Amino acid sequence: MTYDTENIFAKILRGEIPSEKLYEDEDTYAFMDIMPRAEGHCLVIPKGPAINMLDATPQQLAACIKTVHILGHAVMRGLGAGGVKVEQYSEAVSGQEVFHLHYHVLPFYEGKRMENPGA
Ligand code: IU
Repeated sequence: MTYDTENIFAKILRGEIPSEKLYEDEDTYAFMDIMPRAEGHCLVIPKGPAINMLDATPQQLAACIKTVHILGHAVMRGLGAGGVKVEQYSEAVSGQEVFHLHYHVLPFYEGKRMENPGA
């Protein structure tokens, strides 16, 4: 598979589709998931092309994890989450639906079940 520059996250990066931006640096962009599975469910993507984790460069992976770390602390501090789960799906068979590398940052709250665990 080759990287499709018309995928939805590439369009978000180009500003062709709106997104709820949370954070941005030279190499990464973070925004709210449009169908959140928990309060504060957000996504971290590299600005450069990468289909998924298996396709990405070590530099892209490092940049994304740095931003995941920032967002993880933000949901703990800002939303009062008690913990965070990070998910990354590589290839359709694993559940990947959008073919631009993304990390899910999923906040968990004490005493509260995930709203949409199966999504
Ligand atoms: P995936 O299964 O890891 O590929 O999940 C894609 C995610 O992207 C999923 O959680 C969607 O709700 C999310 N998403 C989005 O935030 N904005 C969009 O326009 C689309 C999908 I399409």
